[in-house]
Amino acid sequence: MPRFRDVTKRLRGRRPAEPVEFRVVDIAAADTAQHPDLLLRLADVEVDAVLLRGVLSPGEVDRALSGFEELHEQRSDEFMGHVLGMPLLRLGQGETDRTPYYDSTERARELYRTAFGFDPHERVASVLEPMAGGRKVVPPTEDGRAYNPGNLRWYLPGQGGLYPHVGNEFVEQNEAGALGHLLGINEVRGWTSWFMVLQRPDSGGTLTLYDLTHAGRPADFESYGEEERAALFLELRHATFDPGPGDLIAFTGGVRYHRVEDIGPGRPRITYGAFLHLDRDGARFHSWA
Ligand SMILES: O=C(O)CCC(=O)C(=O)O
Repeated sequence: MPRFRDVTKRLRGRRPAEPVEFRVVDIAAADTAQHPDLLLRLADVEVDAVLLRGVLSPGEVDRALSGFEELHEQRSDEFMGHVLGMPLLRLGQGETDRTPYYDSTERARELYRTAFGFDPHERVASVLEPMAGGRKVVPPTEDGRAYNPGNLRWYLPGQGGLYPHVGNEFVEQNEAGALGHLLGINEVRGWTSWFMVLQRPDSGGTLTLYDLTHAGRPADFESYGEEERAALFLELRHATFDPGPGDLIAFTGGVRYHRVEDIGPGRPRITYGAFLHLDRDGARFHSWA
């Protein structure tokens, strides 16, 4: 507690944090071939975010949203709402048997195909690969079983969205378990986060990127309590992103702290997303959720 009181004292009387200009590339999904190395530049944190407009047409978004209504029973609960397709890290720290994850992936990918009317991974790969320096974007595989290259997420009103976090902080926690196989073929640290919006909520649900990287966090950050963290993030410079239905955002979520703002009353926020990183051979990009 003393440390939190120190932080709030420091905050008192401060002006709200100034917005920060991140390096953002905002282009039509049809134009990705004009940026053949952009995924590599994201991985190198030379660019902070890439916005791809119109990965899905309005008609494709409408069709998918009505398809999702049939899927409600198949979803599982998460702290922010629901997912369809078990997140890899949900296996639990220390869990080395990934069978439940692969089983869930197979079931979920079949359901996505039915709801969208096509494989959403193929669509996402078709817009990302022209920016991948001639490489494919594929799910990693283990003994012939594929990781899920993207999963569906429902963020419900009032559940807090997604608290400030960074991908790299999850790696150590999960290296002996869920990530045990993936770390052998992919560095994982420094991944690119991406998601495609299917439905914006009526309010809230924007993505905030903070002017703070995992490497640049305060030395004693791990010992901060919830309130102390909240005070730190309040004070940080940041930028807000609000992609529309059918748009995709890819950003440096492995290294840069970010959050999803809480969802206001009304419709849930629905996204399809995953993580992306060059494999250890540098031969392909892996996408996994
Ligand atoms: O699901 C989302 O929209 C946010 C994803 C996110 O925070 C991440 O990929 O790290």
